[in-house]
Amino acid sequence: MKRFRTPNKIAPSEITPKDIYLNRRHFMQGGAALAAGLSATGAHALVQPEGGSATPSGPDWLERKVAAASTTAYGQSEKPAPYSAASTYNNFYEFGMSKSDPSRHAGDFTTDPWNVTIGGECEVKGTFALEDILKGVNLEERIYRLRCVEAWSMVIPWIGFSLSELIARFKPLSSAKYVEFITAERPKEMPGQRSVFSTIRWPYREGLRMDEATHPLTLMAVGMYGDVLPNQNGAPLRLVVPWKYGFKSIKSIVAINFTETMPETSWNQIAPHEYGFYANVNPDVDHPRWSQASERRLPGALFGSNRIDTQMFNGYAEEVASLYSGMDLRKWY
Ligand SMILES: Nc1nc2c(c(=O)[nH]1)N[C@H]1C(S)=C(S)[C@@H](COP(=O)(O)O)O[C@H]1N2
Ligand SMILES: [Mo]
Repeated sequence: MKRFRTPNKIAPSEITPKDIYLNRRHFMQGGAALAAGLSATGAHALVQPEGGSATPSGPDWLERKVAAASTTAYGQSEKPAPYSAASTYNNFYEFGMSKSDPSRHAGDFTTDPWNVTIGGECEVKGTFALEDILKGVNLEERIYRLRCVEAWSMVIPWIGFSLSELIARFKPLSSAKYVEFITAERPKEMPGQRSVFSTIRWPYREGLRMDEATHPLTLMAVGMYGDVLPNQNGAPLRLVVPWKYGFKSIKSIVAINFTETMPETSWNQIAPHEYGFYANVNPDVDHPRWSQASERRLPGALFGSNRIDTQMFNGYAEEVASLYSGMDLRKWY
């Protein structure tokens, strides 16, 4: 997206040979973990950061809960990006517009205490502490592909739970057709919100149709790589919708509203002809300024750009295509 930057440009200095080497080693460990997962106990280890990475910190109760997450079959054949790439090559405009801004500027962002306000067309409304939001929830690891609309992608081992579980607890009314999500607005802690160059009307907003929001693949994440989320990846609570362009996966959520009409969404507000509400990954529908037929899988290969074909619905078509049957995906991009 990013009107000021050409897509697909990642400085070689941003992904070092060390990352690539560490990732290879990490992948071998992952393979061993997978083999263990197929053994009698069925238990295997969560994907961990490659050796020596700094780990983020959250409240003790959340650290413990995340560490106790169970593993799942999702994405076990994928090769996760090194933690050092997933936590330093980010889009989080609240902290600046370049990829390295979030990891450089989000460190002091306050994520504890954290409240989420639930409202709109539902029976149970109010402001809930994160601990209440997560009460009774069993966390699991899911390795998902993340495809940015800018035509790069990464594989990330998230820890979270199905949004559908949360939605059920707030008892949406039959008038609830969409779910709206809103990110924190704290200009004192978010330098990007003070920037005069920003095109986003704060706070950042996203939305899903109710059937998308309650689809089992739709994840509320509180962790990655076996630990809580780093601030730059949307701590303490963010959405992950793996079949849609990354901008739908809104970070640091403070409000969830059930609505009767389609909610306004940030990138759609900025450039409606470029970023639709649905934003399903689709290699056949190009962005007006670039092709969506392929993507750069990060980190890059030592030689070459590691360009791969983009898959319909980011490879999740079997699970989600039926949500859109009868819809013209060129019109509803
Ligand atoms: N609040 C907020 N959420 C956001 C963004 C943002 O700028 N602000 N960027 C989005 C985009 S464009 C992408 S690709 C993903 C990136 O997630 P990651 O940094 O965890 O990989 O976050 C999404 N969520
Ligand atoms: Mo993105």
